[in-house]
Amino acid sequence: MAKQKTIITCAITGAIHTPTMSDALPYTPDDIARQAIDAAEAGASILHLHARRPTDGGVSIDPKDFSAFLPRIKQATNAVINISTGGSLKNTIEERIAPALAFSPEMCSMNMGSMNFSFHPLAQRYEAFKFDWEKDYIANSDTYIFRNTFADIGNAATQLAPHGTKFEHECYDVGHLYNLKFCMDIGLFKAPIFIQFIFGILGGIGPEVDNLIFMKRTADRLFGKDYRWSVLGAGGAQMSLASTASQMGGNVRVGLEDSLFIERGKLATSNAQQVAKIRRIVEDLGCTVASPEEAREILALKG
Ligand code: KMH
Ligand code: ZN
Repeated sequence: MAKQKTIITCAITGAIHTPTMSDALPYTPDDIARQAIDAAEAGASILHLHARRPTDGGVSIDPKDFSAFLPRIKQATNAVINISTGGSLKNTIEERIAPALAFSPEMCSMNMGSMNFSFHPLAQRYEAFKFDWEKDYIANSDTYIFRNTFADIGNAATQLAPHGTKFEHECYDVGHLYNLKFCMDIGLFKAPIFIQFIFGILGGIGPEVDNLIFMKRTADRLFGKDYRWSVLGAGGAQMSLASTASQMGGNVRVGLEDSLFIERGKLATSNAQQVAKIRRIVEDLGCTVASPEEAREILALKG
């Protein structure tokens, strides 16, 4: 039997890493557009996009900052546009969904639970990532809360529903799958859904293959055939978990939002470099990468 096509999502810049961590992390509209276009040419059929302030690289949820790069990406590629509703840990849900409401994209993210949230400083194994446990993680603990209450999820889902935007349901732990099931049972989301299993965020489930199998089995039990899935391994787990996911019939997400590295201890030079690497692995292992049109069909997007 032919293996299902593998959809590669590339998350171009995100909100966690800072430009001080890597020269490759794009934050001007020019660089975000260029790297997104290159990632699509390298094989990404979905582009997961955040905006940043062009002045200092800080996170922006201002639709104006999205409009500085979105038209250029749309003009140059056929890739599916996926706009983040994650914003920053400081933003309200109303602020976070403003860009998706403004641009009505084919996809947007939908975070499925509240949690402590940071990248895992020890998992990065990179000496430039200095951190002070007491100062950064204890004294500032409150700033690491990622709020996604049922009311937030309900508000976002209700306001976005008329747009027909497909959600990338970000599930950072097994409990988030149960939150998602509950939301489906009360009619907030309709099948078929698309789940991003996320591993290796400090505050979520760890990046072990056992956990991937556990998440997949739980989702099978809760959603039957009514879901498609993808895997995002943060930091050092990015390539290995994505490779495993593709062999299990899943889709994959890479990009500098999720990891700044191309291999252990070596920073990636671009998003396209990570896309090219996962594409090579996926194809070497016998899978075929989905085109944007195939991704639209597999995920039942509005097109
Ligand atoms: N940064 C990822 C771990 C979002 O944009 O809504 C999760 C994410 C969230 O992509
Ligand atoms: Zn994101």
